[in-house]
Amino acid sequence: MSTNEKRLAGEAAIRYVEDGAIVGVGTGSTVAYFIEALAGIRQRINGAVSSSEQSTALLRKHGIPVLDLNATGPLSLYVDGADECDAHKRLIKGGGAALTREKIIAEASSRFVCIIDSSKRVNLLGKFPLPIEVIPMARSLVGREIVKRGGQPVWRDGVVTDNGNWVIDVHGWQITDPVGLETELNQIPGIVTVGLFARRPADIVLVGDKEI
Ligand code: ABF
Repeated sequence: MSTNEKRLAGEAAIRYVEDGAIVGVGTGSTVAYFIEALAGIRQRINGAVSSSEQSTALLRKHGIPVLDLNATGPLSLYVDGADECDAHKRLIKGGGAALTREKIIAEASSRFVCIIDSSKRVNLLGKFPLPIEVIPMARSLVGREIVKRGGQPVWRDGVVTDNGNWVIDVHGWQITDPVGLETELNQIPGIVTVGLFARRPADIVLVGDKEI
């Protein structure tokens, strides 16, 4: 993990912020650098929509208004980190347990800029255990469905998402068809969000200050 690359990526993402924008803001340590950079231009923006209580607190600490997505309508820009990124800008996200709100804001945004350090780049997604947000009563049902598909489900015990749900991390998958897997898992009752951003990958990926 390169802290310097994370900081450079967070700062470089500022170049995509338009005057007067309401910016979609993700979660994690790389995004924390973006929020700090955003604070430096807060007069130029009209606020932010946040993907987690953690980012909300950071934004408010820097005097940036945090707005409700229902009030803002579609956004022009979403900036967020990732746990893994392949050559097609498809991502594994959810290590920070904010995957549902992250996917909602990504869907509402016309441009998704993903900011990472080089340690997140992979040829094949799945070395990082795939986070899946589940309705608590469905934890065992979803676990059985994962085992049927060759995965090893591990309950992230003690973690409750901002939406009051639980997270299962799936070990052992080499994800050769990320779009197919995301689509298939989305059909399983009890699954709220799959931490694959493949049907809708990032539009731009910054590794440090370089666009890949
Ligand atoms: C978030 O970014 C999560 O989806 C992912 O887990 C995290 C990566 O965190 P970091 O930038 O701290 O490596 O959006």
